[in-house]
Amino acid sequence: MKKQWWHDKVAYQIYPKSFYDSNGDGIGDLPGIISKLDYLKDLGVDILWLSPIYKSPLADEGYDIADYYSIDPRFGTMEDMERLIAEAKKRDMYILMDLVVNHCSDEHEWFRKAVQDPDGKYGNFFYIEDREEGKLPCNWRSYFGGPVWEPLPGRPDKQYLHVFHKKQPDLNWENPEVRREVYKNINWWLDKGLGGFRIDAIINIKKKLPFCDYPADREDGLSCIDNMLAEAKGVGEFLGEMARETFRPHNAFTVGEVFNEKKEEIKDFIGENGYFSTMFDFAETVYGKSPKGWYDSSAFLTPEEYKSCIFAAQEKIGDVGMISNIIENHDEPRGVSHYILPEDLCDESKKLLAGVYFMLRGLPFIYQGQEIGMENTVFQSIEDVDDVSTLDEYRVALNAGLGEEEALKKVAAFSRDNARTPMQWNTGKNAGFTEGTPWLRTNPNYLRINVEAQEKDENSVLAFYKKLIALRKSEEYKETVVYGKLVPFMEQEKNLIGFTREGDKKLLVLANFQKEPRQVALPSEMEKLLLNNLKDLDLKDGKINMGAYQFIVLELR
Ligand code: TEU
Ligand code: CA
Repeated sequence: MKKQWWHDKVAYQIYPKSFYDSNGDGIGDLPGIISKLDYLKDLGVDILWLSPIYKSPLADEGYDIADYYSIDPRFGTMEDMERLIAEAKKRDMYILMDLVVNHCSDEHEWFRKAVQDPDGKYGNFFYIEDREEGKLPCNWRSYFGGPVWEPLPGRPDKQYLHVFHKKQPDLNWENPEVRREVYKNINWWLDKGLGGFRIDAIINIKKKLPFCDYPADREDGLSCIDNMLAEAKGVGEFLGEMARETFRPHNAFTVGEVFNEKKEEIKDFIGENGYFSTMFDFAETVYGKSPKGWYDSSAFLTPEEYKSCIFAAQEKIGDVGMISNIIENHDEPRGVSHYILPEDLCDESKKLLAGVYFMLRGLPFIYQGQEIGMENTVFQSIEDVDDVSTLDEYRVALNAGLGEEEALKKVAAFSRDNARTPMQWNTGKNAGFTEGTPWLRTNPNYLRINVEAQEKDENSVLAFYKKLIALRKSEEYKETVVYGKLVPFMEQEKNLIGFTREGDKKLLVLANFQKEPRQVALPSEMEKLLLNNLKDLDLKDGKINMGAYQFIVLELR
């Protein structure tokens, strides 16, 4: 594989609204991020992905952009953004912004002009169709529930497409003028010194046209949009053009949020001349999700299910490209609350989960708060919930006949709000996130889980992440950790996740993903113990007696 500057780096996702509030209005902001750059540098991360901070009505928390050339005043000013890029550069860090171009906000001037004149230039920036009573152009279901068609404001004879929220009208990528405007904006931002972009929901830009229905999969008579995406052909033309027009000339780093990719497309997406530098592995993220909705989905993955997902993803990618690995992001529950049973949640099991995903082949992304083992929050009632996706899934659960309490409990396990509660800096007011009233309730467990306490504790989850990052960057082992082949080890052993990483060194990763102890016979002699989430290593005659949730990395002779 041709080496790239970002291969040996570590990435960190910031959700600006919840990271650090510098001016007491309860909303995280750019000056707040700048004030925490040294914390992030000390952690050892290099690439910072910021969820959207452009001008937005925040109908979908900023993934509904009203002006691609601006910073929303809630988050700061363009000068703040330029200062962040400069301050990051001083620390050899790179800033990625979120490229959200499948749709814009209904408050964007393009949409405003389309509403005024649906048959004019800007009408063709969107998918606007004539309205016939009782018949929709297609029965696709929005990701946020309900039909993807909404009457055009002031024009009852017209309707527009939105695969997400109705305040997020889809941009018509078949229109070359739309593409030209998007590329112009990308280059404008890259010329400002961005390291690149995380690319939002990009598989949705290519629709199967003409619009048609798919078999209804719920009582609402609608069909999951995945059914259309499975038949949509030609997204590569758009992505290849975008890469040629913008990313490549800037040698920009890009990470695609790609669900539903077809196996044969992977090389095109992240291969040597791929559209993107990398893309996320979502195999574990989507596992166990029911087409009926969150209420019918499994709130936890067993260690065996998790193991099968990560090994399948590694197998699928092979040496085609460099995948990006996560355990959580701003759309998902906290990883430690999704992959570890509540009764087994402890520092050891959190470190084990960290170690397993971090030692996989690929670029590790850490989501804000993951490095201290932040957990899902608690919702007293549905009124506590901000996330439009959770509110929709709650309605779906009620419609399926669940009572209010059970519906809330079911959707709480998946709510995107779990990852959006304020970052927990210390035991001060609102976990040190804001002097004001936080826009979303702080997780009450901040007295137990916070940065300040863990910075003083060499056995903390935070300290363990620093050790993982240091191992990945160490002169002696980085070649193997970054490029080494991944070979599953004792794959059939229940609740054992074992694999070797084979490069100029041979490393063995062993994770006893259960509270029961177990014995593991080493395949060859241990040269050196590199990481251990427990104090001791019980190794005798080539056999290791592993304790509950013990995680180790060792170099083999
Ligand atoms: O998410 C795309 C997406 O399809 C999934 O994340 C999922 O369907 C969604 O989170 C609903 O649960 C991206 C962003 O990450 C997400 O925050 C935005 O809401 C969405 O696109 C629209 O921009
Ligand atoms: Ca603020």
